Amino acid sequence: MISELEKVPVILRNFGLAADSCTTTVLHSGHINSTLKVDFTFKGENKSVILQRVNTYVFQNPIGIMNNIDLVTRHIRRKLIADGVDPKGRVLEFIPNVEGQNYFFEDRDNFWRAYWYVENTVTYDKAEDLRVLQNAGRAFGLFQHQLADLPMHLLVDTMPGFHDTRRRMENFFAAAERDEAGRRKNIEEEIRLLRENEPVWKQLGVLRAEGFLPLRVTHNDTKYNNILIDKNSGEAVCVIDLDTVTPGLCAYDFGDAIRFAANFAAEDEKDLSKVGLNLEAYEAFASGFVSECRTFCSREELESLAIGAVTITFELAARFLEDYLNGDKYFRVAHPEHNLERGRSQLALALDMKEKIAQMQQINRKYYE
Ligand code: GN1
Ligand code: MG
Repeated sequence: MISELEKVPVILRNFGLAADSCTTTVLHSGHINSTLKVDFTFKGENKSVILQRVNTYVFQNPIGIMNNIDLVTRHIRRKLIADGVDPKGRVLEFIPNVEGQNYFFEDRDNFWRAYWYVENTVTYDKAEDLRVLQNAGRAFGLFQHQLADLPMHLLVDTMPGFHDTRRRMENFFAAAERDEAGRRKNIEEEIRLLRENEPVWKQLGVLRAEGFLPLRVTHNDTKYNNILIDKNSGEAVCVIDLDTVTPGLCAYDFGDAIRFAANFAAEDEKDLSKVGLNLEAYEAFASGFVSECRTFCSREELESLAIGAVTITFELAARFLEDYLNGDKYFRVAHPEHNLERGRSQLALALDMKEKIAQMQQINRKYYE
């Protein structure tokens, strides 16, 4: 089989990019797609692109995704220009293939896309500088603000129920019943905890069903490393990883960012005594996000943000553990216990957040009351 790296020149050509020479670096971010950075020269000019091979096991409608990405990036570009901001580097710029589509569908397992690398930026897995984290909060809030008037019906629902926590939990309990990989015996305690905490993780769904929370165009995967940060100024310049942009709740975007960036530990930390919500980091992100969102969100939505953090953390615990039960088909794992460790770690974080909901609410209110 030809490796991804060997294919790079062919893929570049399909995107109409001619190269005299190129160097490819594998970027190990994300648990789903394969991402390559390609630095190439053409007629003495240096250029860099990001090539991604979309995981079509997870993303079963990649063309729908690229349709959404096209709409979203065009919309943001128009908004930036209307505000007098140069869009270069502030919104991803996908490169059309030789037939004009924003992807290259080689075959079922090889669905490629390309976008220009944004120079002078970095991504962080860990929030070390609270000022940068605050900038990221503002930028994720702005992302929703920019998309608030994008007609939602134009978006293809590429992942129905992506953040439907109840459905996620049902899938998890069903996987435990099936016990396909014979691993259930290792997670009896986690199953019990997820059942016991139903009153906590179902709250957001209840608010939504009762009509208190509007659907918006949301990102749905707001990890800290999904935002490009200017290397020099620390400004958050561009939101990336637009695969999951669909109608959703503001609280999930807020919550997912908190889950990842305001944890004392990494997402897959094995030592659970290190895991917990860092309220200082929480406040840094929340201050940026809420200051932006208070300009267009309802009071109920702002009130729901803290519960969004707890909910999505329980949800992801269940998703990692479900994949563990199913034999690791969905998330890329570094070793056989990886999903188990991720699931336990997220569950520990969710339980810690549960104890801190009132404090989270109090912090948020400082920025919208
Ligand atoms: C996956 O690939 P990545 O890291 O951007 C997942 C998210 C999870 C996240 C957990 C499509 O995102 O939902 O929150 O892992 N994406 C999909 O780290 O399932
Ligand atoms: Mg993603």
